[in-house]
Amino acid sequence: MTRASSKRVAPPTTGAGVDFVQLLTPDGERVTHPDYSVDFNPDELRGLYRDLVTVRKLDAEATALQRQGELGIWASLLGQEAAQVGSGRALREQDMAFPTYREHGVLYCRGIDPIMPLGLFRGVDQGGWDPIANKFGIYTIVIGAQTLHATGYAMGVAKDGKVGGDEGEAVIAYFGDGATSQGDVNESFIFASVYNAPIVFFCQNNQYAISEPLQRQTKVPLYQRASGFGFPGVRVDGNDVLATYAVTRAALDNARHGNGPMLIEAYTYRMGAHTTSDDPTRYRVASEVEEWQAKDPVKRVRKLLEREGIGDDAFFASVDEQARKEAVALRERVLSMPDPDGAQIFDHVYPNGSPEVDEEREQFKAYHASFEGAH
Ligand SMILES: Cc1ncc(C[n+]2csc(CCOP(=O)(O)OP(=O)(O)O)c2C)c(N)n1
Ligand SMILES: [Mg+2]
Repeated sequence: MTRASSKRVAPPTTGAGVDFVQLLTPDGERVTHPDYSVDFNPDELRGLYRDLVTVRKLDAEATALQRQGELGIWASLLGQEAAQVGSGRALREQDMAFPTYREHGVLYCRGIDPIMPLGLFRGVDQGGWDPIANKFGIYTIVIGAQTLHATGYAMGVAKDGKVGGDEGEAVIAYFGDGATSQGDVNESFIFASVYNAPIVFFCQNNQYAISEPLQRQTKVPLYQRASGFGFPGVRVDGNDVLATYAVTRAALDNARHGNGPMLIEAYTYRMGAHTTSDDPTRYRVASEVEEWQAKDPVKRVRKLLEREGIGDDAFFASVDEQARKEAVALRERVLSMPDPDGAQIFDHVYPNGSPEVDEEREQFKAYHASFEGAH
C-alpha cells in the first residue's frame, strides 16, 4: 500500500447514522425494536450496571499494573464493556465460549476468577487453563484461530446430539473486525454453515485492527458478509448492553435449537490503545475518541437507572466501592504471584513426556546453572 493511497482512507464512522439494533440510547432512554426486546427487572438492571463498572475498574487496574512493570503487556477492553457484558450474560451455563485475548468482561460474566488470565500477561504461566472446567477456551493471540476451534467444537456438539431443545448447547466465538480478513474466520463460516453448527460468531467491531481502520478490511458492513456464507447476520449497538444481550441470547437460542449459525457484529469502539505497547495518537484523532465518549456504554446504563428511579447516589457509591475493593484484591494477588521454575516449560509438551524433551530440559538446566552465582 502506498502512502498516497493510505491518505485516501476515510476515518471510521462514529456510529452516527449506522443502522443497528438498539434498545438503550446514549442518553439512557429505552427504545423498542420490532425484532428484539428484553425484559429486565430493576435488580437485573442494577446487576448489569455493577458488571459494567466492575469490568472497567479491573481493566483499569490491569493497565496500571502493566504501567508499573508488573505485567508484560495488557489488552484493554475499555469502551467494549457492553459488548462483552451483554453477550457474556446472554450465555447459558451449558454454553461454550472461545475468546480472543481481550474478553476479560466475558470471562468475568462467566463467573471465572479474574486473576485467571493475569498469569499469562505477567509471563508466569502460559494461560493454559482447563477450557472445559469453565466452558471458556484459552485466550488466543493468533488472530481468528479460535473461530476454527469453536466451529470444530460446535460441529462436535451437534454430532453428540446436544442440540435441538432448550437444554441444548450453543457455542460463541469472539473475534475482531480485523480478524474477518483472516482465512481462518472465512473457513469457519463455511464449515459452520454447511454443517449447520450451533455457533454464534460474535465480532466486536471496535473500528481498528491495531492501527488499521475498518475501511482496510471491508467495503460492506461486516454483518452483511454472513449472507454470502448462507446464514443470517445482524448488527447491534455494541455500546448498548441491553441490545447486545437481547441479540446474543436470541442467536444462541437459535443455535441451541438446531437452527445453525449466526453472525453478530457488535458495533463499538476501542477507547484505549490496542495494547499497552501501542500509541493510538499516531493513527487517530482526538475528536473521534471524543465522539465515542458520548456513547459510553457504562454511563448510559447509569442514566437509565437514574431516569427510572432505580439507582440512587448510595447505590452508585456502593458499586464504585465494591469495584475498587475487587481491583485492590486483584492487584495484591498479581503482586504475590510466584515466579515459575523456568524448566516447567518442558513439562506439558507431551502428556507422557519424551526423551527429546527430557534432553532439552537437561540442556536448559545446565545452561542456567552455568551462570555465576547460579545455584
Ligand atoms: C495470525 C496473526 N496475524 C497477525 C497478528 C498480529 N496482531 C495482533 S492483534 C492484531 C489486530 C487484530 O485486530 P482485530 O481483529 O480487529 O481485534 P482487536 O485487537 O481490535 O480486538 C494483529 C494483526 C496475530 N496476532 N496473529
Ligand atoms: Mg478491532
